[in-house]
Amino acid sequence: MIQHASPSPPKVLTIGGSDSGGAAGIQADLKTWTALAVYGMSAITAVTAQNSTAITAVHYLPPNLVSAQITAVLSDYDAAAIKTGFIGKSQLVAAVASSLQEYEPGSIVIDPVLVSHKGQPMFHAEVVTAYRRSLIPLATLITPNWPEALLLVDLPPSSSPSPQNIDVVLSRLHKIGAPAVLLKGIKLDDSIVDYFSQPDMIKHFSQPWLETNNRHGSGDTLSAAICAYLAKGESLINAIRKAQQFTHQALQAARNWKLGHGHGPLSHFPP
Ligand code: PXL
Repeated sequence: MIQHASPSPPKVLTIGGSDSGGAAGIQADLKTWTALAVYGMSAITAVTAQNSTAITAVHYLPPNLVSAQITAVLSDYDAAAIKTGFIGKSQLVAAVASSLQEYEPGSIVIDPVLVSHKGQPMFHAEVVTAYRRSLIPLATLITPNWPEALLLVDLPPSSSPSPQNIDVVLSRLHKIGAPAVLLKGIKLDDSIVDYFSQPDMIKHFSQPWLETNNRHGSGDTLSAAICAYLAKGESLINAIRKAQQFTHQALQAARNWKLGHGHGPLSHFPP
């Protein structure tokens, strides 16, 4: 068989934590990017020891090492789109923001990993302040879930996602500097709804709720897929729609997997 040489792929960079279990974090991003045929690179902020049941240890890398990874990648390869995920310390958020400011990457997707899947804030309050001050204003798109959005705009965690509250939260997120927001994963009856908002418009996308025990890393997969489609030149709205389809297929494909004893991963094999 004749092997044809392929053209250079779009380049993408993830800035986030390592998940030893391979479900979330940079592992989810790199698997998503391989499935979508973009060239993935990584700057690691923290190493987590985790499996499908718990995170048992975290070691944060020094801010200068995180900056050095970002600078090494961007000064040579550059990146058409960048994603940030698990950062977890205010000094690291500041280091990431100042390293990004030195370059002018095409798109920056910020997944503000701030609240655990059990609904508890994962980090010190100063991390939220650092996101608000230095990282959110650099974003092309931010992708919080409801508890993360409430934390970012300083509303009580008990606030319900009523239409009125959703409007307030989205407009406050725009006020702190996010030009576009994908408020993801609001559960309404048998559906899961994502709201896409720019200062002058809101659209919502509804998908049927999929019953599965394997959704660890679904938020990472969605934002990584958006990043990949942006790097391929899709508009923001098309990148979001395609990424939702990819994530839905990845959830669907892993529905019957039993890999560990707890919340399992998605299937990142190409659809
Ligand atoms: O799914 C968010 C996430 C991202 N990155 C790392 C994580 C988690 C959640 O546990 O551990 C490294």
